[in-house]
Amino acid sequence: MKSLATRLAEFKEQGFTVFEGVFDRAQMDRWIARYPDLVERQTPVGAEKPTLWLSSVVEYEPWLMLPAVNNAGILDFAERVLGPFVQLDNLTFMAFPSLPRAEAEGKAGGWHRDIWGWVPPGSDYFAPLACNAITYLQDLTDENGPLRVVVGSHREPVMVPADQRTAPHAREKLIYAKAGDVIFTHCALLHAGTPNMSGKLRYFFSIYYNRSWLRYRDNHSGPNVAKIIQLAREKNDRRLLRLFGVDELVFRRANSGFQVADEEMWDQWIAEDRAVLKA
Ligand SMILES: O=C(O)CCC(=O)C(=O)O
Repeated sequence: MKSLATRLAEFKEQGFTVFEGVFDRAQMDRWIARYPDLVERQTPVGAEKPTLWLSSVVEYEPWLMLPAVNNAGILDFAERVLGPFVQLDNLTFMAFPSLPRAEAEGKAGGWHRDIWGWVPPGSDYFAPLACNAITYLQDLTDENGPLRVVVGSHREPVMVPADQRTAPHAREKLIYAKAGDVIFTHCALLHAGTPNMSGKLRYFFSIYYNRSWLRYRDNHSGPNVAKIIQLAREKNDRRLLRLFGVDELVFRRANSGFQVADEEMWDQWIAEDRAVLKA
């Protein structure tokens, strides 16, 4: 298993790192089984088309979905990258329908950088404001569509002209993730999916984390997330509280005076958070 330090070096260099086999088949099947019902519940009454891009799914299915956003290994790494400021911005659950081959073949899904990203001004590494834990619930193939990344584009102002956004990129690396792998990306990494032409649905999560002083897109104010927050309060679990937008230390930590290197400071705070956690 790669150490956090090795991963961090890789992430800084490439703009992403792949965690293999984070979620198991039984867990993924439970998520997939719930998808049609979630689509029905999130589609507005009378809408012409079903809502396929599901959001706020932790509020809809708290105990089923919490393990997707609260994986200890992923959060340990997220804290190394974002500092102990990791908040759930949004969990998107999507099943991409299969498109006709003539429409899909030879295309990329749409080159972009993610929300809270930026066009890199130069080659220095800047810690991200947000990260995407991209997860596929089936093995990726040429038929259902690999993930495409431009390695190092979080530190390079590489951009794709509007008329090339769905074309393969000369510098792309294709990632054929296995079911349950998590590709953890920097918000400024240029990437794209690939249209699905497999004849089956292509299930995917974007588990999106941002810094806890930013706004978040999911609904963390509903009664179900409130129960998770209550549980976290009882255990004094600052990390779980932060995940759902409750960070009582944010002003103190975000205004530390900056006299200790960020990552050293973060390590101290992470240790403090662990020390106060009730069993
Ligand atoms: O569909 C995919 O494989 C890529 C998803 C993506 O680009 C994203 O989550 O930002």
